[in-house]
Amino acid sequence: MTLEAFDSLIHKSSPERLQQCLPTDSQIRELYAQSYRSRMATLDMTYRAEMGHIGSDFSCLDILTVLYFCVIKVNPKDPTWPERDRLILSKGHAAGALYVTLAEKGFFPKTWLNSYQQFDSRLQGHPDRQKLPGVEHNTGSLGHGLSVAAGIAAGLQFSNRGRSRVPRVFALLGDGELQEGSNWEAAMLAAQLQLDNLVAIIDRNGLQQGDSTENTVALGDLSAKWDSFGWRVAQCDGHDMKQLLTVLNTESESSKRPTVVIAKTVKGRGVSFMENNPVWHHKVPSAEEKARAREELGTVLAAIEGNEATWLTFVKRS
Ligand SMILES: Cc1ncc(C[n+]2csc(CCOP(=O)(O)OP(=O)(O)O)c2C)c(N)n1
Repeated sequence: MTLEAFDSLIHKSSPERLQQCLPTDSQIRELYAQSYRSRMATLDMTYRAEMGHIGSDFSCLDILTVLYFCVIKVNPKDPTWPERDRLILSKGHAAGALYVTLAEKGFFPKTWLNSYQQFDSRLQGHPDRQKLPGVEHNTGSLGHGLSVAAGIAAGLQFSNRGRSRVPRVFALLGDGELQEGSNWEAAMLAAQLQLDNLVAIIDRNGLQQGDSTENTVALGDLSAKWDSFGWRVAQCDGHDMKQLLTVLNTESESSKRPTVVIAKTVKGRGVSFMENNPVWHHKVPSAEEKARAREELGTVLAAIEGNEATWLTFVKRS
């Protein structure tokens, strides 16, 4: 489904939903500011830990920011609230991006970020639900998140039958991760079970570890593939907050189909020398690279938080 088609769906939606889907310009601006602040924090954490997957983190930070600050219903003070929406970071190696977002949302103190990847830390290289509030499932071994998300979505449909709202379940996947066959088993089952509370988001940056997805095991026309599996397909720019909000806030009303959002992204987004370079899958920046990256991110953040003219420069460039 195109963005236009999603737009028209939104306009048929209820007033509450409509209001939720149309944020003000200043809210959009705050989302961008938040995502660049999160990039800064991720950079510092990765540098300090001398470990991480910074290119993967930067690829999905805009998506996570929109999800946690505008889409999913969660309560950081009550992380296991039964009616919450769930997010499973299937591409668990992007844990740094998730940790920063959860800390910013208030699930745990930001000081905990200082222990990223240290021995016995709550913030391991891959998320651990028993160690960190807000983490829904342990991930890291690629290819499992969607199956788990489908199971949770089915369980929530069952336990919430007859209620006005069934919690939604989001699974954020890498595109290289789709080479794992288990994803396609989950895709078939989710369509069969009519899991319209399930949303898969594909971080479609075209790269995986060491090379492009198309040079490794080509994914081809992902939209056609998901459509043929019986899913509602939406595509968007994964760094455009308005587009992300439009596709992610549109609940699948009575379509009886799960939704997949194919978000076109850039690995390493936000730092020129990291963008689209497979080396930055898990390279750690040197002191000099960290300083350059900080300067670039700082310049963008200043433009977003500056006056109308600097904001418009950012909008035009991105
Ligand atoms: C089952 C499994 N095989 C291999 C790996 C090693 N690995 C970690 S990240 C990665 C590449 C993932 O690429 P993609 O899903 O496209 O994620 P992104 O490019 O967004 O980082 C691989 C192969 C793993 N974590 N799990």
